[in-house]
Amino acid sequence: MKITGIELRRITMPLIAPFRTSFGTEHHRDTLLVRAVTPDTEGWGECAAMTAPLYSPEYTETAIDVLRRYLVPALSPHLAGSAPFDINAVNRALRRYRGHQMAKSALETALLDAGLRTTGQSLGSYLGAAVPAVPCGVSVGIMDSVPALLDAVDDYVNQGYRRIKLKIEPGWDVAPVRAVRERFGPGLLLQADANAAYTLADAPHLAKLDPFDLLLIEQPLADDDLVQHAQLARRLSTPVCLDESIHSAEHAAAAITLGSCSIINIKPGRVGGYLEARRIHDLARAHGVAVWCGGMLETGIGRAANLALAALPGFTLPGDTSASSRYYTTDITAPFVLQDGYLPVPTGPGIGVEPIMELLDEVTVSTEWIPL
Ligand code: NPQ
Ligand code: MG
Repeated sequence: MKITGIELRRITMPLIAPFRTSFGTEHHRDTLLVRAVTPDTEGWGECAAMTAPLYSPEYTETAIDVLRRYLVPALSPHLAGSAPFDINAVNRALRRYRGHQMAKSALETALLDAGLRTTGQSLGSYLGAAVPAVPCGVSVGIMDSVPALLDAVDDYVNQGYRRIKLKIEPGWDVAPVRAVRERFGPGLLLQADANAAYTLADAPHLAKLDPFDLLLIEQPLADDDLVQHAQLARRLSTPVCLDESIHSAEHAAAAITLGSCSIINIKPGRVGGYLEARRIHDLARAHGVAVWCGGMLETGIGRAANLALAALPGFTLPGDTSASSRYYTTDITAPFVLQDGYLPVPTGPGIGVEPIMELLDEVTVSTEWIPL
């Protein structure tokens, strides 16, 4: 299948409410969509990068630059011919360049979507999805007060979310966790995400979360510190989960061997795509390490693909695969609506959803066409 070209499309979507984490407050989701065009069909991928290097070193402009300058040109031997391309060969060709997992993931996903549409297979079926719908959690930002947080959590629980994740940082940790646990009781699946805001010197303080029976604490320490995460994990009864630290199956293997975590948050963007995400799932499952699917405030494009991944059998904890309405008044695809706390895994070819072009055009800031 010949790919005639790749479109890079920058979009900006207003968030329903500001989202505050330990690295700042976001009012908009500004991101990049990658569109792979063939004579017969097209495929879409969403870049997980933020506009600033806060969550990871990548940001939207580095993704655009590396795609234009290196990643798309590197694939032209694989894509320009008329024979069907091999997505595994695409994956190998992208590995030649270091880093830039989010850019690679967006490009590989657009090609995977286009390829699967040609054969009529869904991404869920391709990856090995085991269930038709997945239980969903929600990530709750840092708030100005505990009462405001309790109201927000109450609303999400009433919407049906199966698990609550509280964003924490120094100064907003034990009190909000205690308040939510006391208000909603021992039955609520509850976890916390620090986005790397602590150091090992905070271990005695983080141990004060132990009585609240959290499912896990996510990424308490720096992204490049597997050794200190292992030391911290030995000092907490709360299981340690890694997010930012895991960039590949090799990192996951190292973290499991060191005892740096007993649970892994898998985000396809962070690890270079859905093929690598599946490798991490397989590795973790073989080691008895639970995984769950993270989120990066995706539009319906990224959300659809994440639901396919979250349906694999090793995803035994609810993910941050929230409904479209968690972040957006108007999504760019048909909205994903929570049904009794679950979202359906798309069954159509490829990622199973398409952007609604009028809505997409409304949020588009710029487009660039890279011919192949
Ligand atoms: C996490 N996400 O698990 C991330 C981090 C995160 C859903 O908690 C704009 C774009 C703002 C992406 C804030 C959730 C963001 C972002 C936080 C990702 O660590
Ligand atoms: Mg996280």
